[in-house]
Amino acid sequence: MLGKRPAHLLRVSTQLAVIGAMVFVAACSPAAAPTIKIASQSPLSGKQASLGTAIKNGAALAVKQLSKSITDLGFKVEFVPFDDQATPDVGVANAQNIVNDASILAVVGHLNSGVAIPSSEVYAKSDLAMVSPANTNPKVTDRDSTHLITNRVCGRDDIQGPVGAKYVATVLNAKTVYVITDKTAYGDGVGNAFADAVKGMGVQVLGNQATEEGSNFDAILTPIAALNPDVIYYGGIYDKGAVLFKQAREKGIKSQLFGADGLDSSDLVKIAGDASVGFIFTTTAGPSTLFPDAKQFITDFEAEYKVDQVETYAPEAYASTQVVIAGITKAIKDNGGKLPTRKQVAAAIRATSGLKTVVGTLTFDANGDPQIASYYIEKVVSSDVALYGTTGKSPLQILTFPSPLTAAASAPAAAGTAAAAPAAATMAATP
Ligand code: ABU
Repeated sequence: MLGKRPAHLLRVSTQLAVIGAMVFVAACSPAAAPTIKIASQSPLSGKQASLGTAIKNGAALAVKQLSKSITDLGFKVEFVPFDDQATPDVGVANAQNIVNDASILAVVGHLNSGVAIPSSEVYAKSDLAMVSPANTNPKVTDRDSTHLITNRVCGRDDIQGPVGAKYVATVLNAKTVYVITDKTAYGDGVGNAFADAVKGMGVQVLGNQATEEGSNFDAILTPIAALNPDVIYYGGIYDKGAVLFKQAREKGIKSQLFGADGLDSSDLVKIAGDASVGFIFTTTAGPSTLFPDAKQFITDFEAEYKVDQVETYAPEAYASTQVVIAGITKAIKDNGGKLPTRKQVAAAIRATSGLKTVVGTLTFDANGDPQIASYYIEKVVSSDVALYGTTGKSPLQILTFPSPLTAAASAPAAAGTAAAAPAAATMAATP
């Protein structure tokens, strides 16, 4: 007998009808576009967030502006930023999560070589390509196991260190230097490359000290004050280096303060104030205002993030993402329009040749280094933080050098030492 249905049965049949309708609609709709994700890893929190956020923002802007070459092929593109906190363990844990997401086809990052090196060991196991905007330690690209996946758009510390040494020895005419490094892969690496090179140029290294100190340098600076070196070199990042410089000046130390690209941040000036004025540093990330193809990028970046200057490494992150997007696009086309594997993407990225980016035209060597990289020597000329990205720094020298692999390939057979001693070989070419 048909009677009134109990309420709970009515609810169930209504739900079934809705589910049925949803299945019908899904079956009749065209297949949803598969999503390709591009990840970034950099410090977004903590004391190095200024450069880390610049990397994230540069990459995000590139994905937003340039994904059309991939979406035109029928894919959606998504940007997924990760905060590595400038900490190796966090970077590695993030790397594991990144490789577990099959839709992530490449990573832009990191800021810290000491985080990039172990994280890229994880990427390598899944053939996931990494393009670094900032990592300058030679080991980032000089490892057999990861040669196919690690790339960078910047230069290397085995060249950056000697470039600084040559400036100190021949332009500043320093007779004595004191080197302090931060016990990281980057800081110790660039500091020792500088110390070895400057010693080879006849400058006396009064001390070469590694320390994790970041807040009270008194015990380190007191003996340095007595030694009165012509130059104090810091190998490390601005969050600690700026404190060192400030305390050195407060102690009355007059030595020329010198360092490398890890110090190149508006936060250096924010922390060190007047003590930052006169500081000279080498960098592989030149002033973006000098890049002929970065004008539109600078305008767009400042509008997008409502800032009045572009922070260091944002252009390099944008350029790294240009490399990634071009690589993914090529890999899709090479794969007949189908979703490529990570290995195919890594191969396409490594094959980058003559790609026009906001930081210049890029061609990778077989190790993932730019065949030619630029090295800049700059001086901080203002303690006004608002000017840091524009007139607050003055470029003193701009140099270009081939990567060690490129130098070795172009060296005559008899000069086979070029590969074994890239720094010496490239320094010989310094204008
Ligand atoms: N090259 C400056 C950023 C620090 C690093 O490479 O670890």
